[in-house]
Amino acid sequence: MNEAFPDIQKIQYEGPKSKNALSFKHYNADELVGGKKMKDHLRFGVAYWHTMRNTLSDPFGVGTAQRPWDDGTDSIANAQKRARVCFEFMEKLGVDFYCFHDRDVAPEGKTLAESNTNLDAVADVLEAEQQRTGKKLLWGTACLFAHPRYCQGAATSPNAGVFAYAAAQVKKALEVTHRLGGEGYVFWGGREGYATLWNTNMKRELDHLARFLHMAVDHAKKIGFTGQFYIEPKPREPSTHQYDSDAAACLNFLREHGLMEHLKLNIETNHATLAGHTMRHELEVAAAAGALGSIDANTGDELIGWDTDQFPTNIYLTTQIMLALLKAGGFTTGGLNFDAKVRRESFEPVDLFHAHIGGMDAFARGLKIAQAVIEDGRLDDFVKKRYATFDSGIGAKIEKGEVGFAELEAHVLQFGEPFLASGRQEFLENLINEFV
Ligand code: XLS
Ligand code: NI
Ligand code: NI
Repeated sequence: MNEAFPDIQKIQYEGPKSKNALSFKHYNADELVGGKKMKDHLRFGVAYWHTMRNTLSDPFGVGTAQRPWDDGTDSIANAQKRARVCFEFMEKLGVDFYCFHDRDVAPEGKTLAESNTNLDAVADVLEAEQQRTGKKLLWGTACLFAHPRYCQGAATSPNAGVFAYAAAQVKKALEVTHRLGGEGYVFWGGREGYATLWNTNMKRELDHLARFLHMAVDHAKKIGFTGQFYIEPKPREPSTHQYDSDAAACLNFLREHGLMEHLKLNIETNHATLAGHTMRHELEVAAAAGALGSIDANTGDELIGWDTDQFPTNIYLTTQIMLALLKAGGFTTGGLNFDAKVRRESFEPVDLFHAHIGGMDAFARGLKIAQAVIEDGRLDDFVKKRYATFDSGIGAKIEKGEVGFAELEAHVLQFGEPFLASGRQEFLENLINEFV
């Protein structure tokens, strides 16, 4: 096959002084940070739907993307060719993982059987390319939001036939993910919510969603898939309200339905901001529950109220993400999947490289800064000391559950007004900026 990017060689690390736009200034895959290779900390992934399939259309205009290797048809041959191009892209970029929806890689057929055959035909190529290159599948998923049958939901559709169709589709997507050695499987419920409560039985829909996830867990067991399941929070878009609206809502749902041991969270930056939270907040909520699984790395535009899925370039953001991640012990099955698209104005193939290189360099810097902050120790030390009154005396008794209101009343009557130290927010912000 002719190369899709004939003018682009493998992207090399050239260091911060390089003026070569197609080089890494900070991401140096094998460099050790805190005793671990950068590539093993970051586990970057390419999102097939954006990088290979996004035409860069918007609600006001058609697609602008120039993808000379793609003939624009729904043929299997075209889908297989695209799959090979994706691996050429990953090889040249030096990214080890990719993620896909079933319908990104292969066209939907007229029947489920036809769709499954199409998917198998492309999975053949994906498998061969994985073997040729050593690249791996970070996670697979099923597109349960594009086809008109899912317009009222998939697992939360009011229609049992639609529920069944979605289940059949996930069954196949799970089997293909398993066949390709996928390290995880994601549920993002774009239509699992409502457009209006006037026609919605929320309790029944949530119970159906839980049944659906239990069926997925059962099927994974049946086929021997031991990868990690994730649920990806997002508050809205395309639905008015999505049930998996943020990390806390997802965790509550998982706990209520006995699913905590089976699913972790895949946290996406732009979804966090749509939910009115910072990315760091969402990561810390997930981590506190032992459920920080994977990350969809992108960023939104603060002036636009929708999921703009931009590539992350803000070092302050990547620093916060990497601090939260390192604190939680790093990735096991997860990774940093660039769920991001180039702008509609950036329509040439080379822009895909600029975008990913920028994201990888931004995360490499975030990683190095976060590691330096941790090694410095002042931040951790401050936070630890802030809670020191709970380390001994009455505080330790509170934490151990040894005292109640009566003992605490006696404590206050004896010792009076507590001494409260400053929160030192500005001091800490300055401290972080020493490293950025
Ligand atoms: C959409 C979601 C989607 C998931 C995968 O906003 O981010 O891309 O990551 O279904
Ligand atoms: Ni995502
Ligand atoms: Ni998104």
